Amino acid sequence: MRKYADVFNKKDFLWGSGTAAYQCEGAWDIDGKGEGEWDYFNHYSVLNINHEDGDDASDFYHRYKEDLNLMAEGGQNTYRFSISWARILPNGTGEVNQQGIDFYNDVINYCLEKGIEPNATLFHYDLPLTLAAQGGWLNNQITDHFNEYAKICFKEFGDRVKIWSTINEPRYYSYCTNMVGNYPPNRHIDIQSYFQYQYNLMLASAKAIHSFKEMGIDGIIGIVHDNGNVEVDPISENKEELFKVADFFYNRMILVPALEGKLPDELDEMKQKFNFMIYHSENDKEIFSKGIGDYLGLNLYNRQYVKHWEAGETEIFHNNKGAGSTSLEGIRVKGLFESSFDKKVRRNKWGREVNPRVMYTALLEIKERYGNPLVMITENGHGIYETPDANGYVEDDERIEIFKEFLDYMLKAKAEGVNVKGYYHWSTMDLYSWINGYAKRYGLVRVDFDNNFKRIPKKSYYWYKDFINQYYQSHS
Ligand code: BGP
Repeated sequence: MRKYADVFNKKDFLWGSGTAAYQCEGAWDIDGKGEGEWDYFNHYSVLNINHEDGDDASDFYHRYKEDLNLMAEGGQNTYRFSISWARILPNGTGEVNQQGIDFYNDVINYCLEKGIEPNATLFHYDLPLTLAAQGGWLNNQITDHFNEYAKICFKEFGDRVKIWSTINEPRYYSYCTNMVGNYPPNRHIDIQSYFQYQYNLMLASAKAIHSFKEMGIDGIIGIVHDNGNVEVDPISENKEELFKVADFFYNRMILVPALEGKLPDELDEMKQKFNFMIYHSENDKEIFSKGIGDYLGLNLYNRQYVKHWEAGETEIFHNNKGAGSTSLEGIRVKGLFESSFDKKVRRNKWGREVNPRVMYTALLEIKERYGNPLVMITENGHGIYETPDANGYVEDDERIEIFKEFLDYMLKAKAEGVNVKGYYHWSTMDLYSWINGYAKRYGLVRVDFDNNFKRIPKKSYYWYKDFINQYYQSHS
């Protein structure tokens, strides 16, 4: 019988990479899988601006052994993946699809055969269509449906999976769905839904964490947050208040329930400032108190750089067109704050800051403000356009340079006492980048989508292999 206690027995730190079901599996309608919200959106919505879908994605469903073999050969010893809710429960509730269970059993068993620690996320943006059509995460009955789904996964896979997370990036998911409006069902600047979503996602997570404990599953479970720690532009007025407001907007609805088992103390004050209310039930407080995670997963890409509001209506700045647009990523919230654009900081082609120092500052902040919880960097990577040579080989030096900087900052934070014990590069291989399609690549391994999904490790794959080897040599 596998035991969590053994996970860190021989090594003090896990090194690996990650993917998510919709982004890599493909096989969207086979072996009993139900339709997902993203299947529906990508097939029918005019808002699917890059006209791509995850029907085949990276064909991981049929090629998982090849991907796991490459991981193992690359020295990686942990794999973060997500389970597709609609593959387990085609209608979101009710009848279980045994073929879905079988698929994840195969993936998990093969991980173990290869010496790779599986780290499973229960929900990574891909809602079963049936539940989406009933109001999705705005209908708070979903919190119970999620809990039932989670219990099935714990029962089926809990003997072998020792690291779990309930939900991937509840905050960023809610932001794209309710503020940007680029994720289905595409609500735009809907502050009410933005916060209600986060509330329901965190309630669902707390219920599942409580079930995990009640079922006596051996392992750790937490939530994955997109921590862009807030930094205030020095030109700002009322810096302390500004920080508090922006931190609530970006972090606190997730971090406080996840790490302290309650809602943020400033919630009522913020309801007035942002102008929203929360539908809740009487016993929610108790549920939150029983839903504290064992660790925090952090997806670290960027910070949130803000200044005081100057003028103008609430507006979102976003770029899913990459080099086809000059838009920088950010927001203006009327009367409260707005993004500050620092010209000295690099940006990727999608207008997002690339600022590896933030790995260090975000980790330190979590340590200092939230009692130094166990942390895993569940995602970190760099999206770029890539041109392979005639053999399909990609010399992704730009990725390597940024990758190295991020890792150096993470290890610096670790050396200063941050309790970080794992790192997952995003992504294991090239995959579907949500609205951006397939041109924005993150993989350590190239996928040739036009040539039978051929896998070709990139220069960064070999660089990471050496890095991991050296790490273990100097820490043995
Ligand atoms: C995170 C998501 C991932 C992944 C990554 C890169 O927010 O958890 O699923 O996609 O970001 O983002 P994108 O693909 O939008 O560039």
